[in-house]
Amino acid sequence: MKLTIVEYPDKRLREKSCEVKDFDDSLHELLDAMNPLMISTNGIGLAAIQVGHPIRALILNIPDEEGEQPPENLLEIINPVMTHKSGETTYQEGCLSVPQFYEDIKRYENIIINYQDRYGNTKTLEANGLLAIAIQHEMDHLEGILFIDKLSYARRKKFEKEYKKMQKERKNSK
Ligand code: Y12
Ligand code: CO
Repeated sequence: MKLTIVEYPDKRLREKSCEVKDFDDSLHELLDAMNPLMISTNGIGLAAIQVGHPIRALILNIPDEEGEQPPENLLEIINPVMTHKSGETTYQEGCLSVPQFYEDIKRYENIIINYQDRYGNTKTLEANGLLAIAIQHEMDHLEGILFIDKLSYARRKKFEKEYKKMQKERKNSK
């Protein structure tokens, strides 16, 4: 399956993703194709909507101390629901759908989620630090929310101006 990253301001990123009901081959094929795309583009998290599939599925692979992302560290999270959130942390976030931009975003420091794996088995995950931040960023994608939506009015205006300029430059260099 050939996948490409949907980039802001594509309207598909604003869609609310639908619950996954069938844990079948087509879901597995999608997840299997998302992983190499995420790794090859230096990503640590990717939601299905970012590759044009509006379903509540996301993958994560947080780099280890050596900066490696071995396949055994891959997390596949389907139909996540947050059951606990506490604390506060700020991290400079980036997104494969908003290339070349990084902004400080406030998130919960500790979370607990219930989710399903690719076979439909129910799981619970307690996360903190970078994993908790990444899960919240990816769960926002399922609601059509991007990290840039959390910027102040002034920062967002600055972002829009710079992003448009960057897009023009990219178009001209093609
Ligand atoms: C902390 C904060 C945010 C997340 C969400 C997942 N975000 C990413 O995986 C971002 C990846 C990313 C990769 C880039 O590199 C390439 O595209 C080659 C990148 O650089 C450029 O756009 C030039 C930007 C973002 C998880 C944890
Ligand atoms: Co993102």
